[in-house]
Amino acid sequence: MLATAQFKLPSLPYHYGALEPYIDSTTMYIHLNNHHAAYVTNLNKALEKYPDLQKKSLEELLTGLDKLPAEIQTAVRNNGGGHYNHSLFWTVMAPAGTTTISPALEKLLIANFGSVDAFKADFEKAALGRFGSGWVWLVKEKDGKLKIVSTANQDNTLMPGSAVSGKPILALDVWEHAYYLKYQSKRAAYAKAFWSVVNWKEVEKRINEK
Ligand code: MN3
Repeated sequence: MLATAQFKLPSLPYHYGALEPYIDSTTMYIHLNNHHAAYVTNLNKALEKYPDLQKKSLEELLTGLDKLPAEIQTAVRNNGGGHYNHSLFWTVMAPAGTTTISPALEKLLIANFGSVDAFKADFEKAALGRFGSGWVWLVKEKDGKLKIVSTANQDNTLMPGSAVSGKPILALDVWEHAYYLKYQSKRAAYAKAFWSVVNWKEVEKRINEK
């Protein structure tokens, strides 16, 4: 039987150079077509022997990670996480200047973090504090509270055992492959530049969806 390909690499909602000069076109191209594509291929490979699991959504696989067959848990964690995280990452960015923080979103950020600046500072701090590879998240907890947390590798806040659990709202990839070509070791500059390309409209939409 042919290998199934349930999960597919998405296309970017903008062109590779659309986030310049904050995120360069070469990084975007390699990030999607080499890194993200490999997660999709390896996720499909991990599920090859499990037709029932192929019918599940990515979110179901990640939230139920601890119930998967032991032999594929690590592969689904790393590659399913990689697929989920990158798919979200592409959609929470947009060309600079195309979206702004609405008054309603500003109110939410103030209520949860004190101010928009404090929110950004906490998020950047989490980006710098992540040793090695990982992600920084804005997460909506079950009770609606917004939290910032970082996770290692391709983990995210849907996975059982996450220090903060909830729906990922905004994601920043802090693996070196996400910024090294342009920023080299300057992760702080990359995290700051990220604010210029956040898709605030999508962030607000994700907060308001159930
Ligand atoms: Mn990445």
